[in-house]
Amino acid sequence: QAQSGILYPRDSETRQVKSLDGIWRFRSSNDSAQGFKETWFAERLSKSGPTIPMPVPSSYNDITEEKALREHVGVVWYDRTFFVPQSWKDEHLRVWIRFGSVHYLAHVWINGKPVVYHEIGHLPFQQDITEVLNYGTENRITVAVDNTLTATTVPQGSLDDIQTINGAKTVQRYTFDFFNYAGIHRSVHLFTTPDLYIEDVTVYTDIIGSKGIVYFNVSYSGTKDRSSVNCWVDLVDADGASIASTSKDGIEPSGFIGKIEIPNAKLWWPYMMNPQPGYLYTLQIRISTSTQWSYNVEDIYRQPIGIRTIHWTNSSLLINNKPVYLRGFGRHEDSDIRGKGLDLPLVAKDYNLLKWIGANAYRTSHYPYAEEIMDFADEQGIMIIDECPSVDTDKFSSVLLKKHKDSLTELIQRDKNRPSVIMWSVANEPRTQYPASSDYFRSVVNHVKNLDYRPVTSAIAQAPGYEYAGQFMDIIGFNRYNAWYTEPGKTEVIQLNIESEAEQWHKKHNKPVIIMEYGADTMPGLHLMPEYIWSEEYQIELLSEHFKAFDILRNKSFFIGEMIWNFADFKTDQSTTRVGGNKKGIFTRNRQPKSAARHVRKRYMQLAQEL
Ligand code: GCB
Repeated sequence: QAQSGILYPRDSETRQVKSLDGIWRFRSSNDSAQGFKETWFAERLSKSGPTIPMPVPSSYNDITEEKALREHVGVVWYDRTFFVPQSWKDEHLRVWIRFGSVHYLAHVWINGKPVVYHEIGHLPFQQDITEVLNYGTENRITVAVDNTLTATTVPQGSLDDIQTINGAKTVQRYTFDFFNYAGIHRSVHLFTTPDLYIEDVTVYTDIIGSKGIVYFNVSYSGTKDRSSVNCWVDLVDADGASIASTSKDGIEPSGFIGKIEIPNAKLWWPYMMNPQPGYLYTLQIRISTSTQWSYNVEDIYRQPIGIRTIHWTNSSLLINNKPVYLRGFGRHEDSDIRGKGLDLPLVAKDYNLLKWIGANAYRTSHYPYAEEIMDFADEQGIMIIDECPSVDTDKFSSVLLKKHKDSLTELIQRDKNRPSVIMWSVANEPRTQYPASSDYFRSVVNHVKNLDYRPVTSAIAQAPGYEYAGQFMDIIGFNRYNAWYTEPGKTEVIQLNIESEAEQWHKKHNKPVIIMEYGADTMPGLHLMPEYIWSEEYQIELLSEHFKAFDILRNKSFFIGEMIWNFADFKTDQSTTRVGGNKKGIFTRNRQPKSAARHVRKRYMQLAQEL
């Protein structure tokens, strides 16, 4: 399973990064055991049978014209060769492999030797592979990817046999609607670190008056027969100037805990709350070894950081001591052809659209998004509700609980230093009408509290009266589809229902409340007047009725945000309620605006001015 430190692979004076993205060889098999039995990892896949070219990163489902591959359940195999330079064979160097994410489960072999196994998609994992590489010559990597979801995976699913004319066929069932895309979804990197390397850094920032304080903990790993390991930490501003530093000699591997103070610090502000939102400094970390006679820089790593605080009360959420109101969306990593594969043009486009529409926040519904996506949020001041992959959590077993916690451990480990992350969401629509969910979520939330300082939330679908998880949350998030799943077409019910439900949540828990999802499926180009469900007019009408309720609620102060479901249309599993996928987007899947986009923009821009 994952290492404790999972720093993003960045090159530096002491580190090299090599990408393994590109076309891999790919093969699926109807028998998940076949490749293991026939040891496809022990020889080149291309020699063990026919393969097809498969791009990495990408989901594999929509790349071919095969229905069977789109709906494949079980294991698929990826394989490629790569070279490692002779210069990397050095007793002072380690070579690592790192996957940004593989969904759902991955077994990795290099040169026929198993090197790493990782379960839970959407999260990175890495492994020191120094010992298994061939230097100065060719290597091969094989990855077996299993997309099967069960009662104890995160998220959960179940397997079912359906009868066909050709016999029984196993199908994957799941209760959430987004398509269970699978494959090597994010970049694959080889990178080097020195033998003695910076293993992790954790940052916490505070503000006193105009002074910013950066507390940090740097840990290192690796042995070195030197008398002393030293650490030097510089804070570098956005113009590249080193403005403060601190150092310590003779540090232990477990860490150098220190702080840097900056008079007149430039704070990290959300988008449109400051002329320079998303201001980032860089924490430049160097570790060195020294003897009586010499001093050697061993490793250098640069960690972007933002200086900001997060506080919350029973009625508000404060960034840098100013209350914030979140205006944004639930989203998905989803696009045509690539599915959930990382696609940088799409990432850049999405942020341009978010800014165009005046959003200042979104939730990474319903799983952690790519690190490259999170970087944009840090840099542009978009506030993130960072969600773990638990969706529709049900059948609360101890095995599930452990994995659910693991997913949060790995998520927090990955994103703990990101200024954009302002809340952890521990679940989407868990089945918290059951009393058994109470102990389960107490335990999940305690786990998060032991790891990090940020507020905890979840997107709750149950009604306030019969709900067992809200009590453990710092901020109450609810999903509600008035005039869509309930009373479709009856937009008259919206204002009353939303106002009274938000009030009930606040009354029950005395905590800030945010609506995490509301919306209507809208077929682009369908125009029906007077407003009729599925039309562009209806989406506008439904949103407008919600806006009325939100404006009343905002004045009551405990209501801290509105998130439309969804930013863009996305692919779903096949269902009679979905026409070519979920169409609740304000943008189409191709990121073109529906009529509602300008309507939302008007509101979000206005809110930005008012608040
Ligand atoms: C929800 C889910 C979300 C769905 C949405 C819908 O409550 O949280 O994943 O996509 O409803 O459109 O049905």
